[in-house]
Amino acid sequence: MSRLTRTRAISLSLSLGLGIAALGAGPASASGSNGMPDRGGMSQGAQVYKVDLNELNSSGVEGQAILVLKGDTLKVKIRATGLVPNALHPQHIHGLDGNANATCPPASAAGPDGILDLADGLPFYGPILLPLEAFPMAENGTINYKATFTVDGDLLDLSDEAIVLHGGFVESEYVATLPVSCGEIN
Ligand SMILES: [Ca+2]
Ligand SMILES: [Ca+2]
Ligand SMILES: [Ca+2]
Ligand SMILES: [Cu+2]
Repeated sequence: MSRLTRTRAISLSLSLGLGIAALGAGPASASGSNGMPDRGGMSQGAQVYKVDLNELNSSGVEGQAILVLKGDTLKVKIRATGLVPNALHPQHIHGLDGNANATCPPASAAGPDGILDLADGLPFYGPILLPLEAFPMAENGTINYKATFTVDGDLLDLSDEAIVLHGGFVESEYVATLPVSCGEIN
């Protein structure tokens, strides 16, 4: 075998080997980025998340959110009751880094002062990923909110995020950042 022929034989077996490796990767790449099997046209469908919002800080604020994610378009609907009327209520999607699952803080997270402030909840629901603006004023103590956003990154899979509604009284002072209701997204 001449040197030239041997070189060509080696390069041929290398390219065959790569071809087999690429075939082997086939089944894995057929799964979508969310781990769900890609069923052709089904991947164009919307992902719908129903979220129960439960009170924090004994606020009495409860409700439900519905999130519809189609591609990078996120439609958000929130209905909630029991809020301080005619006051600004910031509301956000919160989340932790990476694949960590954001949760709603237990009452014990409030610490010795008994008030679960924004920072007390951060280890559970994480920082703000998406402000759900325009923030509602809760006329009559009710939120009936609808908005559409374009999202990317972590928000393309919402199952590890949480929704937090804010704004309540601490003694006689209105604290707009106070978490008053929370829902884990699954
Ligand atoms: Ca506290
Ligand atoms: Ca996510
Ligand atoms: Ca979750
Ligand atoms: Cu928030």
